[in-house]
Amino acid sequence: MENSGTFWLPRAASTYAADVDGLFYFILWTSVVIFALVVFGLIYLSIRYKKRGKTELTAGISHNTKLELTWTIIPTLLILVVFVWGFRGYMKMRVVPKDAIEIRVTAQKWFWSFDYQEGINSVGELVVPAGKPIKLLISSRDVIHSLFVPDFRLKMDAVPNRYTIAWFQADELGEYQLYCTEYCGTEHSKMLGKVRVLSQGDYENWVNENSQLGQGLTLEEFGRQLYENKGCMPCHSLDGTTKIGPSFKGIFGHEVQLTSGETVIVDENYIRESILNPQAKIVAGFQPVMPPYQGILKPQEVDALIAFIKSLKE
Ligand code: HEC
Ligand SMILES: [Cu+2]
Repeated sequence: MENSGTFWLPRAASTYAADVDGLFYFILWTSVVIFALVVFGLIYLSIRYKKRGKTELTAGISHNTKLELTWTIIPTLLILVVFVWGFRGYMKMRVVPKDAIEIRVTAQKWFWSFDYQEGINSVGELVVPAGKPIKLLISSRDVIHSLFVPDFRLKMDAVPNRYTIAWFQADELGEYQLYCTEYCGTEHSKMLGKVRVLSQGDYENWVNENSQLGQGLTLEEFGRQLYENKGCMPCHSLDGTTKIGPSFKGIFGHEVQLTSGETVIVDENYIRESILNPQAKIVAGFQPVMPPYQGILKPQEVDALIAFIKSLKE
């Protein structure tokens, strides 16, 4: 039952989702009833009082106190109910519980990245424990994006140069779709993510595994892992096909043509600069859409990516 949702709404998987839905249905069904009354009244009255002959005249009616009071008081009460109900629900969604786990959410064209207190950075996947309040501290590195998890009834804008705050608590384990719901450019529709709700134990394991990311791996293997987890993969292929950016296959040691007309040899410094400050040198034939990874990747992660790209020499 909880897993399927209804005709009107997707499944309700956060602690406050049921409140949102209750109010939604209240507004929906009172609107339906009022709509029916108005349309029925309209049809009935237009038939009942149709002018039938030249001599038939309407009496000079000035007002009807009872009727006017009714159509003022009932809607006022309904609006007050919606206000109080909505305000209580709103406060519940705005006031973050004190014991919430804080996660930094960064939006940029065109992916979501999540930073944990334990130093973990996860791209495209928000992993949280079930039954715990999660506070999201959201911002954007470029344009306005908006975080949207329909199953949680959670939606909050990500705005450059400012933090916005949202929170949720999910009690059911599972995977939930996350969207960007503010049009932010060509790849907006692909700016998707997942929320994975794990049991407390699984969440702790995930934290342990990921806070030691890269340990026990060679630099190249670590680089491949970063390539897959840090959002490079949708834009850069490994097999020579051109996606949004050039393929990494065999680029190391070769010349590339830049839009400025210069050519450069792909070496360690060029790759480092391309990752941290991609706008510095734009490869000819491509748009300058790569996000800067300055401040996102640690120096050792940049090293690992360089080692990985090097290893793709033919
Ligand atoms: C939104 C898509 C996008 C993402 C995400 C992205 N890139 Fe790029 N990248 C591009 C584009 C487009 C270019 C070519 C234009 C330019 O030079 O800025 C490029 C260029 C590069 C170059 C220079 C390639 C060459 O042939 O000279 C390197 C190296 C690079 N990216 C590495 C990375 C790494 C590593 C990541 C992940 C940490 C990454 N990129 C993430 C789009 C992207
Ligand atoms: Cu977006």
